[in-house]
Amino acid sequence: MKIRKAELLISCPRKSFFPDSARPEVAFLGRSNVGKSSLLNALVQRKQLAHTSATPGKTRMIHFFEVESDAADCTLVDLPGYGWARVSRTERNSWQSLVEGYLSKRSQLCMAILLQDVRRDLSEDETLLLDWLAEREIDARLVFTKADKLKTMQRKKRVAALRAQLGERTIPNLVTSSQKRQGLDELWKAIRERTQAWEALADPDLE
Ligand SMILES: Nc1nc2c(ncn2[C@@H]2O[C@H](COP(=O)(O)OP(=O)(O)O)[C@@H](O)[C@H]2O)c(=O)[nH]1
Ligand SMILES: [Mg+2]
Repeated sequence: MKIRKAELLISCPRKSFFPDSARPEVAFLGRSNVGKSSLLNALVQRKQLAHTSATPGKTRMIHFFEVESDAADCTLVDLPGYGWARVSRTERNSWQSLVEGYLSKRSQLCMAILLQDVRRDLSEDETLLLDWLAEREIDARLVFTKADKLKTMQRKKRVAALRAQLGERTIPNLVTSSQKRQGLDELWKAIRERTQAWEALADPDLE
C-alpha cells in the first residue's frame, strides 16, 4: 500500500473544534490500550503519528488524521478509549458526550471500526456499542487486535469464541496485528470499498 500523505489535521477536546472537511471519515473506537493508535500508525506506515502508550487512558481528545493512499483519500479518526480504571462519573459523561456527539452527528462519518483485544471476551461495553451503532445504521466493522500475542491454535480458538459471542449480530470482523502487520491489506480493502460507496452516494454523477 502506498501512503502519499498522513498528517494530523487537528486534535479536538470538544465538538466545536471538529474540522470542516469534506473527506469521508473512518473512526476507530475501543477500550483504552486495545491498540487503536498502533493500528492507525500501522495502516499509514508511520511509527508515532498517533501517540501510543503502555499506560491506558491518556487520550481524551478526538484526533483527525488526513490520509492519502492508493486505497482511499480519507480522514482516519482516533476516538478516546473507554474502560480505564477508577474513572469518575464526570469523566465518563464527558467521554460519552464527545464520542456520541461525534458518532451520531458527523455527516462525514462513513464507517466505525471497533477494536477488540483477541485475548479478551467481549464485554457489555462492546456489545452495547455494536448495538448502538447498528440502531443508528452506522456501518461498522469489528477488528480483533494483537493477534501476535497468541500462538496459531490459541488464536483460532479465541477468534471462534469471539465470533460466537457476537450471537445474531452480522458484523464483519477481521484479525489484525499491528506489530506483525497482519490483516492491514484486508482492512484497507474494507476502507476502500466503504469510502467509494460513500463518495458515490455523496455525488451520484461520479462513476
Ligand atoms: N504485541 C502487540 N502489542 C500491541 C499491538 N497493538 C498495540 N500494542 C501495544 O498495546 C499498547 C496500547 O496500544 P495503543 O495503540 O496505545 O492503544 P490505544 O490506547 O487503543 O490507542 C501499547 O503498549 C502497544 O505497543 C499489537 O498488534 N501487538
Ligand atoms: Mg491511543
